[in-house]
Amino acid sequence: MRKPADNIEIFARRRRLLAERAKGSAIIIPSHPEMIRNNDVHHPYRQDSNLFYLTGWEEPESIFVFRPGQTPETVMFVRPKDIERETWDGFRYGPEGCAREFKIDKTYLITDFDKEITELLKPVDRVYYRFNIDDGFDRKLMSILEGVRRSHGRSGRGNLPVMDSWELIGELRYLKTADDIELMRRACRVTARAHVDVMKATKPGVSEKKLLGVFLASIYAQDADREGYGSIVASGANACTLHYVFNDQVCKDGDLLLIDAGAEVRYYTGDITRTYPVNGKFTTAQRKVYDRVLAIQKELCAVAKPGIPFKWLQDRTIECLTDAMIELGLIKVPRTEAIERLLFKKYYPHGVSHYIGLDVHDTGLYQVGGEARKLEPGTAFTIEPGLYIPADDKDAPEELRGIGIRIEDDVVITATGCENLTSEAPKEVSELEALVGR
Ligand SMILES: [Mn+2]
Repeated sequence: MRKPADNIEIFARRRRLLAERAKGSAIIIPSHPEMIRNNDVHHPYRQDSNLFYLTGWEEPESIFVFRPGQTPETVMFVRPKDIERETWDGFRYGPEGCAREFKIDKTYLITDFDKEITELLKPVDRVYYRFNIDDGFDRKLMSILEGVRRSHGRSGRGNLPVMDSWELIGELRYLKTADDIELMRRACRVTARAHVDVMKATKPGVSEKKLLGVFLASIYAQDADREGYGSIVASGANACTLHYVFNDQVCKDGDLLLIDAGAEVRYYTGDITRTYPVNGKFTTAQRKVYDRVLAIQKELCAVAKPGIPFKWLQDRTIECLTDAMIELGLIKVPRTEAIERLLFKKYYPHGVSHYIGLDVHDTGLYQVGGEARKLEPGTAFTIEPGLYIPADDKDAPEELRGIGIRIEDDVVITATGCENLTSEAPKEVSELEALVGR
């Protein structure tokens, strides 16, 4: 197993920020459950994003308890050292290793959780936890909280209130610090370079699977941990299936390839989509659609800055794409009517953006106090307009049928505008035509 993160201090800095927002409380974060894939094979393990964010700890069967302002402040319950199990499953830190290497105040065996937790919760005034991830743990926590209530007797304190840990930590994760942005630059750079490698390997006759292999080989060669989400490698009309996961067709001469794939590096993920011709040369019909999507994508990258409501990005995209649909002959009614009747949804059914960070669809509220949230320095999100014309769409001009295009970059808002983290992946027609298949 890998040593803790290159800079263990990052986690302590994040905990200090969280402590300011959660004084007097206890935050309980169990590790992500291990998942069976088939028979006795597990899915590769990935730690819960919040637990990793606050500690850097990656082992399953663990529970982190954070009590801002109390002693001990950080408590972790972990698996024992077990030489026999470690021969099979690999290295474990054990309680001593966890305390020493991850700078946790107090560590216990996971089997001591039930015995220790009540005392740890007695002095706090509220608990942060997210229900409905692990039913077994939910039930355990309910009975623990009942024990805490009883231990206070008839003191007027009643049940400890339980608040949502995901919203609390999610709001912290939403605002990327300098530490976070540096890690995101790394994940996005690795992702962009892998996209360039796929571009070079794309040619008629190559399979989508082979290109997926090129992407994976590239990110692993660059020391990525894994994909940030299931890659989409969709040639031809497969691009019109938004979450196409089969990736099992052969790329044909004259078709476009849409690839939406991201590398995860130290739990941060990149999320890039590029669309380009399999044979390296756009047809006139493909250019017609591509140029419009690219123009909208570039406009949004150019105008994103503090103060703009996040929701405005989607409203603006719908306006521009609807205009494009009318010009392309896909929609035959005026813009206002097309938007009112949601006609654009046939060709553009998704959102133009989502927050990005440790989760590809990252945490953070969309409304604050009932108002649409405004972009602020540290907001990180994708910009990904797309236009998809089903292959069997009788309403569309024949030359456009089966064309699906999406162009996606990742940006982070700065004091005055935004930084494009994925600019190393080309998207201009001339750049793509010079790279694909070369
Ligand atoms: Mn995305």
